[in-house]
Amino acid sequence: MKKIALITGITGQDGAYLSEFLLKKNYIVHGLKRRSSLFNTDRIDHLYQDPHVANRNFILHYGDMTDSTNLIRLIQEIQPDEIYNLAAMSHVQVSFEIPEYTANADGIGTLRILDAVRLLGLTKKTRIYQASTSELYGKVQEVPQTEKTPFYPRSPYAVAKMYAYWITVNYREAYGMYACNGILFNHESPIRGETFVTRKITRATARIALGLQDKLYLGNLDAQRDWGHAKDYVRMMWMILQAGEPEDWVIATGKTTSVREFVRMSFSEVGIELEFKGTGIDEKAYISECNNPEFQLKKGKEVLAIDPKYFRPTEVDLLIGDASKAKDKLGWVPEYTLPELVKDMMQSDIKLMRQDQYLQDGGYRTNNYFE
Ligand code: NDP
Ligand code: GDR
Repeated sequence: MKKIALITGITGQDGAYLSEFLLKKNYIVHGLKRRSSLFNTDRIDHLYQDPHVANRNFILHYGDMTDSTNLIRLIQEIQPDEIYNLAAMSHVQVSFEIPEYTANADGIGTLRILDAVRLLGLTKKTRIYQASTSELYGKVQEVPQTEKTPFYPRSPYAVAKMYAYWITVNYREAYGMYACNGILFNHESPIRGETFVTRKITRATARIALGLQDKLYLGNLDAQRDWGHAKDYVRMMWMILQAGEPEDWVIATGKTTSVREFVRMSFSEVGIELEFKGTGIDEKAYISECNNPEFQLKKGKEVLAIDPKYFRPTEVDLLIGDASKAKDKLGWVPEYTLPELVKDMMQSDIKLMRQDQYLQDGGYRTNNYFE
């Protein structure tokens, strides 16, 4: 019998990689997607199967984390062995603008999934993975952060995820459910959302190199993050649900890097060296060398400036995780290093931006929207 998984957030970065991973493991994968006025399935279109074909193993359903009856009906129909609850309004800065919606989708949404499983009498059958986050640690209490480090959330997103974390623990303890938190540190990839800082940087680097964009505007360059590759992290989500006991797990690389250093690495990856000058909101970066004959960039060109609109009302300064438990007990070993992640993202964005350049040159596209 094939195992059946339900992934909420299947159209997101992790949903797409997890779908590929589970299909390779011979699962039947069901996914929750939101109705949208435009197609929103770019990341999973390569997995799409015509609904008129029999015996599909990749099936999408309309739904929303704010709609309990929809979630209950779908879980009843699908009878999943495993639920991966990845759906969330996942942007920390945006959560300051839409805090109530974030609490509803990210916090109460998690309760809706857990309670649907309980109400439907599936507590012994269905295992649940909850996408928890290093943002729970927020204001630095301890370095590195482990499963035992106290939480101090610093955004409406993190506070909502804190509710989701504890309601998952509570349902596990109260009803004996196999429900686990993966406390994942930042993980990125070529299909990372365009407004998260790594992807914003790799896209802008490619666009600047190709002459499609003048400058990159960022906020806090001093923030430090523990960045891994999403492909390594979705593997761990699955491992968490195969473990003997339901537990909570930190997943991280154990190394931390500043936003400034990520900018330097991205430009350097395509042969452009930068010099940073100034401090605070007056900091800027200039091209000090361009060793790539493909790009027509002048030494001294200003390519980065600070825009205070990207500063957050409360910031998380430093994240660095200790994934010893996952490594020792589950044998998880990440395959990608940070330089390999940067390379993967830069190669992909250079290719994508060359396509954009072609479309623009041909007059087929004029939209240069980036945030
Ligand atoms: P993305 O933002 O790429 O994807 C989020 C997914 O959730 C999308 O499919 C989105 O749909 C869906 N979604 C958002 N709101 C709703 C809603 N109300 N109802 C149904 N679906 C909704 O996030 P990631 O893939 O990067 O992250 C996956 C999960 O892991 C998230 O919960 C995130 O908070 C968490 N996380 C992520 C980390 C990271 O570094 N990537 C680290 C730690 C935790 P649509 O495509 O329509 O917008
Ligand atoms: P984060 O990711 O908040 O850690 O949440 P993000 O990439 O948005 O920010 C990382 C750090 O970079 C700083 N920064 C900027 N960030 C953005 N987005 N845009 C900018 O212009 C910019 N300039 C500087 C930020 O201030 C921050 O310190 C991600 C999400 O995937 C969450 O869903 C997840 O839970 C956590 O990672 C772990």
